[in-house]
Amino acid sequence: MSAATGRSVGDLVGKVRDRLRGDRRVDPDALLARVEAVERFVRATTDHVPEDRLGPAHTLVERAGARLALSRDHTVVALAGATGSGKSSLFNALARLDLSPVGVRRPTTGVAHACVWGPLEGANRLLDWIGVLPRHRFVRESALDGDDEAALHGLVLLDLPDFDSVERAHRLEVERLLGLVDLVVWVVDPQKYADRVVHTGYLRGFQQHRDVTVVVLNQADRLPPADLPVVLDDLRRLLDADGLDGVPVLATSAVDPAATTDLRGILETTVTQRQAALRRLAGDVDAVTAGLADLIGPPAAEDDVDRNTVRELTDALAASAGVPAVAEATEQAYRHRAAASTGWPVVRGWRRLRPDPLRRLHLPGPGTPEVDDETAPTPLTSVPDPTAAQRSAVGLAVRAVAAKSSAVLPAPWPAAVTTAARSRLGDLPDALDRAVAGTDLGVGGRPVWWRLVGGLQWLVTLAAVAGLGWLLVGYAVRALQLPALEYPMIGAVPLPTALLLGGLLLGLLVALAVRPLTSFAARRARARAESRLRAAVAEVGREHVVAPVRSVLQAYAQAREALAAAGR
Ligand SMILES: Nc1nc2c(ncn2[C@@H]2O[C@H](COP(=O)(O)OP(=O)(O)O)[C@@H](O)[C@H]2O)c(=O)[nH]1
Ligand SMILES: [Mg+2]
Repeated sequence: MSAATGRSVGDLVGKVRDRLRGDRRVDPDALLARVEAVERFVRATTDHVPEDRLGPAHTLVERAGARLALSRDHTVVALAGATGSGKSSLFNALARLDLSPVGVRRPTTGVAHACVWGPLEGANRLLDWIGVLPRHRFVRESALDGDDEAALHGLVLLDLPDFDSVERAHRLEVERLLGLVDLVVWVVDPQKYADRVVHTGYLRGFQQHRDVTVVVLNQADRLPPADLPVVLDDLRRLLDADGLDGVPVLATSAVDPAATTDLRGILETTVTQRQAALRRLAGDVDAVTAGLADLIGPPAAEDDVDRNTVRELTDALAASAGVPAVAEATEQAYRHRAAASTGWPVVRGWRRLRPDPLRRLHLPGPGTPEVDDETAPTPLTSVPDPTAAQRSAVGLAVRAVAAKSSAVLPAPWPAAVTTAARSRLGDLPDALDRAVAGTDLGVGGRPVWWRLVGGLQWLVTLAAVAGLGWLLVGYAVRALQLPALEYPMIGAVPLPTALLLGGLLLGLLVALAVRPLTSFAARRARARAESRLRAAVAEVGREHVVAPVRSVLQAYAQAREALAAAGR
């Protein structure tokens, strides 16, 4: 039976050969590289993309890895179809097992049978992996076979359970096996070739494997010869509608050895090319990468999360960490400490009684506290808690970091980036508190000029005290009517008076003169503290917000590269 939609067998076999040849040839190494790229994609996206989207990729990596690791010398061809279409009969006819007592007979048991052309040993691992039981394995090649079987050396032919089996377990088994084989021969018969279930349930889903699918109209001997071309044309039309245009269609009959020659020819070509396995997997990779394409869009700038956005984040974090309050306290503390060192000695003690503005916030002067200490109180400082507005500003800034850095990305990446940005939000208050507590505000020491001025103040005060004492002694001497003291004179002013008044006046003048200097230095101390605090806060933002975002963007970049590599 050599009718094939109006073409000769030579045409058909030639066409199959064309499809298996030349630029369509799959290089095993290139295929392996593509599969590895899919694996990289899965690894990069697994935490960020919904699991069900990665299912097919997972399956592919598992299956392709295993298939490529197993014998590449074997080509697995499956006979699939509905009950009674003649799969088992064809299996027997192709394997020439008809007369053999081990021939596969009806009714089928719902398990696959296999026939191996060539030594079984090499194929056993493959069959183990496919899941064909040892007692269902047959060997075709024996010393008795002539050269006509040599062309099929390496073929592993499977007789699949009926795919329309009422038993769910059988159906699942068929679907599993269809996912594993290298070439599928769909067997239909003249009665049921137009069955909708066959077309919508199976053939349509097999589009991406068009290159490794052959459709066979079996039991052609049952049709009047004149009807055969009509039925074949009709079948062709239905297959075209299934998206399987170009898939070879041919007629066979299991009861007539001559009528299996076409199919045999196709099998020989397939085996010879040994490409079926690779092309099947290449088709899988195509399908999987096409299914993942919508997860990847334009490149993301993972390395520079927009500077402005980071500055806004730092602003919000700084406000919520109380940086302005601490900076203000630093300025006041500077004035306070400067006054205590350079003020008029008579009132210095009184100043010391007033609390230091920084100590009030439990902020230390010099050095960093032991922030890693487990026993450290939480919070470390008593900087006022952030207001609700400040907290929500932090939330907004964090969202803005996520939104801006993922604006160009397709779903689900923006959501993944947002989740990452917010992932450590709960740790922020403590981290900010520690950062503030750990920042050296730069007001711990006593500048030299404080000491000089302080010394000067002591000097003039001592002068005033000495003058006062001298004058008091003079009064006492006069009161006791002793010989009066002669004060040395400076111009018209007695020296003790000059010392007393001059000392007081100089003290006052020094205090006044130092004031603008203190103000200036206090403002500078504030600015310095503020910039150090901002740097510490920015670091917290980098670690808790930007770094998680970056890691998602990096995963995206890796996934993007992997998908591009998998698509090649
Ligand atoms: N006339 C004819 N009968 C066939 C042909 N193929 C199978 N049959 C018969 O169709 C019935 C079902 O065949 P079988 O191989 O068990 O189909 P399966 O269920 O697909 O495995 C059996 O009675 C076979 O003898 C064929 O090409 N021509
Ligand atoms: Mg059967």
